[in-house]
Amino acid sequence: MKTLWALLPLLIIALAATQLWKGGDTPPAALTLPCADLAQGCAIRMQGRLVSVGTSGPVKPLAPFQVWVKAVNARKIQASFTMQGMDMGFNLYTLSAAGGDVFRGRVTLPVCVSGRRDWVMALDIDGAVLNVPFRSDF
Ligand SMILES: [Cu+2]
Repeated sequence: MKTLWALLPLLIIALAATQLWKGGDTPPAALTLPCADLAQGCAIRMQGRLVSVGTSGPVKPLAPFQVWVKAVNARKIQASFTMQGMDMGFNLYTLSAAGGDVFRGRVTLPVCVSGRRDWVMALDIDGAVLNVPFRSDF
């Protein structure tokens, strides 16, 4: 038993070192694609593949609109809406494969109590994050 207690600090250090080592293995930092007009769509090269994103319909809170993402050979795409420095609540949409590397989803923006219109659409494309800052119409 005594030996175990003596070994405990070493064990903790070993665990911490493992965590640090793992830290170097995390996926690359999220990319940002500012999009002035989501209705027109925007595109970026991400880990060697072209990713395009856009919306159809008016982009305003509480009224559903469509998000589409085209990413070659993507398997799973999820979208959520956040604001810089403001918790906008949990919202997460899994887009459905619509054929031709296109994924679509019907989404709804949360209401911003501050009336801000500067949103960030966080796209998770097979585990790689693409942040798309945009302004809502209202
Ligand atoms: Cu807000």
